[in-house]
Amino acid sequence: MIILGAGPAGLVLGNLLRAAGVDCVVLERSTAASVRTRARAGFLAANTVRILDRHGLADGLHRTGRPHSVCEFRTEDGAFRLDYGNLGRRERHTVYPQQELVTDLLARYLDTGGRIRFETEAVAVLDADSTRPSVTVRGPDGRPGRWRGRYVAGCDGRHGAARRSLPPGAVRRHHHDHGISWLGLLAEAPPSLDAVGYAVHGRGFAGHMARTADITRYYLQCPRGTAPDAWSDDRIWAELELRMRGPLHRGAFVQRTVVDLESDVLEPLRYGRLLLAGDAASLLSPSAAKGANLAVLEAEILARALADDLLYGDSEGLDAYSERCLAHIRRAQRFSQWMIRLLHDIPSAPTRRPCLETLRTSRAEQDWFAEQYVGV
Ligand code: RFL
Repeated sequence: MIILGAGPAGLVLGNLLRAAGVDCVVLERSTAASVRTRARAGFLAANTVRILDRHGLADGLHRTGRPHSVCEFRTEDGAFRLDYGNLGRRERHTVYPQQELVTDLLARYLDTGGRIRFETEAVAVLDADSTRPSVTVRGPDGRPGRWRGRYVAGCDGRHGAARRSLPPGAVRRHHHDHGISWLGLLAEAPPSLDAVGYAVHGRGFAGHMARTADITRYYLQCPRGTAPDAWSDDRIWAELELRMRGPLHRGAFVQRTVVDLESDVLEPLRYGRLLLAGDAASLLSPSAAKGANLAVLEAEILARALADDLLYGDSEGLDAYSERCLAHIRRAQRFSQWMIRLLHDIPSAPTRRPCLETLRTSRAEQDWFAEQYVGV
């Protein structure tokens, strides 16, 4: 069994397959150090924590992750807070930086004898429609190589080899570009609010999300095509404070990325013996923080299906894999799109103010929001 990519999807899958007694290898393009330090997601849904708990993979997040359950909206019509941990299903997020989760998953995988090849880039998946697929690779010294297995799991993200290797017409691609871009920032500064902050302003959206006691993620809506380093630190802080309508704890920006808000979902998530999970299967905009959570959920579903097939010859789970995951993906996608309309002025769908007003005043809407916001 060959797994492409050592992100949350690939490493959860690797750990679960090893625990079930399935031999596998993970092929990862980057170095171990870069995999352990890549800061991205931070908000883990209650179901993600349950999955990790179920498989003994949650020790680290229980040690240092922090429960989180309040968000605050700041708008031209005033501010309001939602204690979503006391709404809907009464579930909370756990704030635990993705690179720490990946570090834990990698440590467990290696401790239990898991095989992984770093600096090994998958070039192409071949013969996925046969019973013996293979993966061609470029190793650390640029040397070409080839791995063969009974299945290949494409957990190598949206630009990985798994997607690239799909023959034209093998799967449908549902792509939607919302035409909105965010400057994603990681600041060496303590959080400025005790809540997730969503600021809606005539100049655009701004977001605030705690990561640790000393690190905060910010998002700032910017014109499409803005270069990550186009704005000075001072200009960014001034713009954040203006849109957030209050002073913030300032600090150095240690990461700047521009994220175009898009969704890009494949259907089905399987071509022969190549199965897709995580961002390789479905990329959603970070507006509702679903990506890492879906990656963990899909990896659990896939691990069970592969183990049933490889150990007991039962292919029912693999046959149902795509539809089961797509049901979750579509719900997450619908909520991400709703969040985009809530947080931005979109000339063709000017519903932001009524949506915010309903969320502020309707308990039914708040319960729905809480369920969707923490759920996957
Ligand atoms: P990953 O984490 O991108 O891992 C893929 C791995 O594959 C490797 N790779 C290859 N390896 C071998 N050969 C090749 N040809 C390869 N090509 C790529 C890569 O080096 C990498 O190690 O995918 P995975 O596992 O599917 O996990 C998905 C999540 O990482 C992603 O959905 C989230 O980070 C999205 N996301 C968030 N999700 C949440 O649930 N909550 C959040 O709060 C949240 N915040 C975010 C986010 C994504 C962001 N960015 C950068 C888009 C915040 C940001 C800024």
